[in-house]
Formats: sequence, C-alpha cells, structure tokens
Amino acid sequence: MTAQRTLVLLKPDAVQRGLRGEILRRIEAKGYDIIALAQRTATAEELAAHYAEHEGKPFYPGLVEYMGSAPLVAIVAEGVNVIPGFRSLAGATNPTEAAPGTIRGDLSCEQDLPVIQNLVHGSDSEESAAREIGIWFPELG
Ligand code: RTP
Ligand code: MG
Repeated sequence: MTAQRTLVLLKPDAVQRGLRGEILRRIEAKGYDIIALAQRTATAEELAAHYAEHEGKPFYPGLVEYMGSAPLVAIVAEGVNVIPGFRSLAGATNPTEAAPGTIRGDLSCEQDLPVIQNLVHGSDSEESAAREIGIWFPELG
C-alpha cells in the first residue's frame, strides 16, 4: 500500500460556521496527515479550473458563486487510501442522505438554496487529486 494525497476544501459555510477545527480534528483523528493548508477567497480562475467537470450543469453558476463568496480553506491531506477515506469521512453529497457519523451527516443539513452547501470537498480519484493539488498548491504539483 502506498500513501495517497487528496485535496480537501473547507467550503465557505464551514469557515463561516466556525467548523474548521472540528473538521480538521476528524481528519487528524482518523490518522491522516495535513501537509499543506491555506485560507483564502478563491479566484474565479481557480474555481473554473477546479469545477471544470461541472460546467454546464444547472447547479454550476450557484456553485461557483457560493465557493467564491467568502474565504475557504484548501488542504492537502496524506495517508494510505486517503482519497476514498476522506470521502467516507465526508459522507454523501446531500447532507440529508449523509450518514450520521460523517462530516456532512453530523454537521450540515439541506438548505432551501439553488446549490447544496455541504461543508467540504474531497478529490474523487487519483487523477482528480493530482489535478486539484496543482490548482490550489502549484508548489506541490
Ligand atoms: P465535492 O466535489 O464537493 O467533494 O462533492 P461531491 O463529489 O460529493 O459532489 P459533486 O457531484 O462533485 O458536486 C460538487 C458540489 O456541487 C454542489 N452541488 N449542488 N443539485 C445541487 O444543488 C448540487 N449538486 C452538487 C455540492 O456542493 C457538491 O459538493
Ligand atoms: Mg466532486
């Protein structure tokens, strides 16, 4: 088994609700290492690159607006199978369907908004992780 790296975003709702520490605690308690971390307001260019796969979908404009509306925290986490492992920690995309015990299941609920605000992003494959780490932390690429 080899260690993987994944790109995690603590989305603006996580920062605004003061959940950075709680989410980082869960990542570290699981046994993953935080190897890079930066808080900033995402640029339109970063979000267009990060969410290129979703361009044209009905939720895309709302997604980019939400993600650029306030500061987020970009993180690179490392560990064996951290890519699927973090997505297990995060839970299902829709917080209503996310299991209790997961970040989204425990800490968020569905809102009456044009886009689902669900606290975190995690890369979904090795290819996505490499691409996304290159967007947010080009010095690690
Ligand atoms: P993520 O990329 O954030 O880790 O989440 P994911 O893989 O579970 O979800 P994905 O399908 O990649 O969608 C990216 C993000 O877009 C928002 N979304 N809203 N119908 C909707 O309102 C809707 N669908 C997706 C969510 O914030 C989702 O995490
Ligand atoms: Mg995704």
